[in-house]
Amino acid sequence: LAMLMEKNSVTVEVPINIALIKYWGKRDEELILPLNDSVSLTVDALFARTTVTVLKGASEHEVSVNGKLQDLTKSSRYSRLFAEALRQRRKRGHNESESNGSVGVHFKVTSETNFPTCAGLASSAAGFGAIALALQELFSFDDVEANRMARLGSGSACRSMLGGLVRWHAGESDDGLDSYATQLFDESEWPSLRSIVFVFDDMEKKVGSTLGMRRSVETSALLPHRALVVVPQRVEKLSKAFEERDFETLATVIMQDSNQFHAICLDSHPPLKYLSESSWDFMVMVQEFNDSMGAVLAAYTFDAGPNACVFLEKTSVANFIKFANERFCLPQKGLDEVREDYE
Ligand code: 2P0
Repeated sequence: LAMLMEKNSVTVEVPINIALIKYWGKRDEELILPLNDSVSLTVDALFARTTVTVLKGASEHEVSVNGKLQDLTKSSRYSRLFAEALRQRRKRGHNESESNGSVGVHFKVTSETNFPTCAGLASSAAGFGAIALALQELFSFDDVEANRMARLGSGSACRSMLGGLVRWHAGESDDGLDSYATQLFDESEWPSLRSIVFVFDDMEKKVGSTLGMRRSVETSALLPHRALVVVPQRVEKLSKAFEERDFETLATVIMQDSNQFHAICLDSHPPLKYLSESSWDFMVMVQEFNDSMGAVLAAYTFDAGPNACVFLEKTSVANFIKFANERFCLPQKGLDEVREDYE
């Protein structure tokens, strides 16, 4: 009966997330197991809307992102995720060889993001998170099972499957069963928190995250110290600051962790340079803003690219944009959109 009731097609929306404590470095590349825990905020305004359809009798999977068909021979990420979903489904008693001969089940995925994927935002986190969520709805996987599937597509995707403040537990086991994300606080815990993304450069990065992480793991002498000593302390400090709504401590940890992630990049050999001159100007500007306000009211963070994300309270948004605009001459169109959304 369960098999007869399985749905054939599901559409879901899953947002991006931005790491406050960064994931950088894998202990297992196949299973995408990280060296350290990471913590993120899910940014609900930017999401991937994804439809997954079960194709019975087809000979291959088909994935299109923003209308562009993906070459699945170039990346094993989709096939790993699909294979795991079908393996878990079989474990529940679905035997494809009985019902479909040797052809088996394949998936058709159509994904659209409501933001440009070139902006350096974690579009893969939203995309793979959405595929995992759709597969969960199709096949009734439990939350942890589905979360591990998202991780097989892209590490940071497991964090996108939950709202609010989310912690991806690195885990210790070789099979990755203990590596999944949990929610620390839901989105209603701190409803006045806002994020603004500033795009300086929409070029594709020279060294992608996967290669960059590998290089850091192989060559950075600082990375073990970060993973073993610094991150565990920071996760505790950040969680406590969030619980107490202590923005100043939260902001300081966010900026320090962004700085340390980029220090690890520079400590890799050959060095990884993701920040641009504009990124540095931006960091100085945030510092000057905080100094001018006499309090830490804004926090920057940068991922594996030059674009900035700023976290701040809703009450600081107007002041911050005014200050940033005086230094950076932001495009008016973007500013109006921000005002509409956040004021
Ligand atoms: C993060 N980043 O925590 C860090 C900060 C980039 C800098 O997660 O290889 O696309 O798919 O596990 O998740 C980007 O890496 O890498 C990332 P894979 P992913 O958000």
